[in-house]
Amino acid sequence: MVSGTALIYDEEMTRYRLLWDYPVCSIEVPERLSVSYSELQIQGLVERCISVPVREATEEEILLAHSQDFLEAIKTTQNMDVEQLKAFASQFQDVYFHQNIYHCAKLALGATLQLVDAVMTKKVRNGIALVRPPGHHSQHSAANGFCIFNNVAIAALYAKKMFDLKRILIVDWDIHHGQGTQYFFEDDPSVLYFSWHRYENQEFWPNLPESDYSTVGKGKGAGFNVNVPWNKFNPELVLISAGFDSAINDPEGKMCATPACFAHLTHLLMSLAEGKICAVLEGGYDLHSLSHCICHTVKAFLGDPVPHLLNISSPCDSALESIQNVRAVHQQHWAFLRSLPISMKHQNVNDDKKLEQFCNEEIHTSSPNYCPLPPKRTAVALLGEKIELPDRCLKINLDSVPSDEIWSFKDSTVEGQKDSLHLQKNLCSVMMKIFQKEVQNGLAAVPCLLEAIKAVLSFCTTCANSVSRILVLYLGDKDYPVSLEDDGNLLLIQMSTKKLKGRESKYHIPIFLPKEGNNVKGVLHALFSLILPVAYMYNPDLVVTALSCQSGVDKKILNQLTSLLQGLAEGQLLCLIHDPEVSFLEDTICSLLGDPILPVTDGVLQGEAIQEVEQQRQRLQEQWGILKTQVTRTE
Ligand code: X5A
Ligand code: ZN
Repeated sequence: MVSGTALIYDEEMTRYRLLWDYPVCSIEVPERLSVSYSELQIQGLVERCISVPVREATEEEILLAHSQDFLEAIKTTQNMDVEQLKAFASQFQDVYFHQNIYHCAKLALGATLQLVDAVMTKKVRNGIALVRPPGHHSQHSAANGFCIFNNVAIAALYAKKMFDLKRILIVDWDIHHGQGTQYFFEDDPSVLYFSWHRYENQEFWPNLPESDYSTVGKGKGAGFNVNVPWNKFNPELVLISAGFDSAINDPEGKMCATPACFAHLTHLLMSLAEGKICAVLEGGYDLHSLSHCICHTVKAFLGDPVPHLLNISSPCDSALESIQNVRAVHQQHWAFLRSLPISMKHQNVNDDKKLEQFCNEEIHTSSPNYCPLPPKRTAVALLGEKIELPDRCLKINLDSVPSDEIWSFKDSTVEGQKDSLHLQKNLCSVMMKIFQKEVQNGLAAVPCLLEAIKAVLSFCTTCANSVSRILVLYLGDKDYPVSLEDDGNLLLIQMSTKKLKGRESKYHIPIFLPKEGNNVKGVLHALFSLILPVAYMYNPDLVVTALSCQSGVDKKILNQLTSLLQGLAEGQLLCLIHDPEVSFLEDTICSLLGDPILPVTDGVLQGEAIQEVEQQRQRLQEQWGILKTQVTRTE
């Protein structure tokens, strides 16, 4: 199993700076790197990462993307005086030069390629390259927007060439559109370029019409220039153009993402490409915010629990409108997007007031998260026998209950007192370990899922008063026995292969997923379009999954579920498993331990499951505003 997070940094890249008065470039300073690196040191993260040395990129590597003429021109800046540098810069937009910038640009690219090499040869699982100059605005024959060579674009071309990759995903979460990267891959279906960026109807730099949602790629690459994640592209490598200029207090982006947001973005992407992710620094100009964002990203890479995201509200009309438009133009290319009713929306809604309010709230609620000690990742297993647990697990002593007794009533529906007692005792010991933070998550093999869920709930009400919101995800066909109180303490999402009669409400969400052949499709679909959004908005303190190996759901899908749900409740997840198969237990435990998971390669889903999920989404969108997909018409 591949482990370890690479950190690539060299002080040399702080040795160039703006030498004349040029306000649009004044925010791109050497301290962006040095302050970020110090913060990583302060938080004890440098020593938890694997340091990989930088190198200079070769000319051949630069020429993978850029013209010889451009390279030669850049070289000449090494011997220029300030007046010449200034004149040279004036042929490009928003970029400055320095005698040492060519050297640093070669190191920035070399650092990026070192990271790709380390990840692809499995020396590390993932990693981040802290580099200057950034790259995503740079084009075939043009420097642009502080960027000289396009580090991430060249990394993709390099990975295709050296490792024969057929599918690479570039996620560009910088606040600016990486038009440079877009241009390189517009007709290339092997590189999916995803960018979100501030646009403001072309008022925001780089002010280009082609930064709009309507640019979807061309020729064979049509559909591969997108703004919507989570379709079934199944990449072999993920490159992040990691700009942090959308973060709170950034003087350039003027947005208000908290540093914790970046932990979640990172965590969500980590379930792709078997965990092979390279983050490469782009923008980010508020030194405090930048350095904390980088720490959050690195911590997520290391597998630390991701922090709660507080007060997620419904998307504002203007955001909804953008997403709606993106879906509309991409649904012909991506079947996943076809499940939602879609219409274009052109009206421009001004939500400045709301945004301002939100920014202020965030400033007051976001506290720096110093966490020098690695939290224990150990999963707790409560098992019959016959399974080798990795050392990283804490095995719960079955507390004098002979294992065959536990197993003996797995087929019975008896609520015998003795059995219930054993069940409760064992579950309690797992939960105690979780709540006392001795472990982060746990797994328990149980004879009856509903009994176990009840036991967990009663434990939480009586013994864990810090737990006020529990999310239970139950895969099974039995009706939940008691009707739920709608007080919000419990959110029960049930996926079943039978239609259930049970009362549905805001906090009880039944999803009927018909069996197709011997497999239950639609679980992944339900996860992305319903479960994760609602779960994020609910913000639980504990997540419980209850599933049976007999459910017929693809095991890889269940592992995705286990992995993605760890973005909630600071990773406090309890898996209850009925009828366990050893191989499934092993996979689930690996997923709980934060090991890379296998991608889901299943085909496209159609039909009934989509309708069922969509029906629930429509029912719930008023109560769970995050499920809205369209601007509500006010006229
Ligand atoms: C890498 C990056 C921004 C350039 C802004 C120029 N560039 N106005 O964030
Ligand atoms: Zn930027």
